[in-house]
Amino acid sequence: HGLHNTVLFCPSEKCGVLNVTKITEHGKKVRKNWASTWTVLQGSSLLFAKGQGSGTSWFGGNQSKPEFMVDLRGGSVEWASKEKSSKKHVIELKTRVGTELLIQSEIDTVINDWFRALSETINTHAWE
Ligand code: I3S
Repeated sequence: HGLHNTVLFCPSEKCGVLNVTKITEHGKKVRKNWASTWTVLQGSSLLFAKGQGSGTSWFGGNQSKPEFMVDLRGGSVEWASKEKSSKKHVIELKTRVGTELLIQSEIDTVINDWFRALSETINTHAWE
């Protein structure tokens, strides 16, 4: 359904469907809302678009815009503790401005690749 049946154009080095929820915004805890989310790593930005109900959710065209994006510069990634989520394979992403996201996939190779890509991006852009 939704994203899984849609052929999506990958406009950057890395993209895919992940389960994503925000847990903190500007340092304040917000309610979890896990959603299957089309995720694109583009330069030092991570862009998200929720797929449900939209057949054209890709970035770069004039049809859709990213619903949410975070700047990875000055951020950090780590594997989330059990207290953060009962799910398996959860990455905790913290941004410089105090937004925290959880990013998850059931497929361990997929989430391991994302962990590596996010870590590399954060390291590469650390001093910008
Ligand atoms: O950290 P929490 O509060 O245990 O997170 C769970 C809740 O957000 C729950 O939603 P409701 O409390 O609105 O029913 C979600 O369905 C769960 O998926 C959340 O926990 P996990 O462990 O899956 O991140």
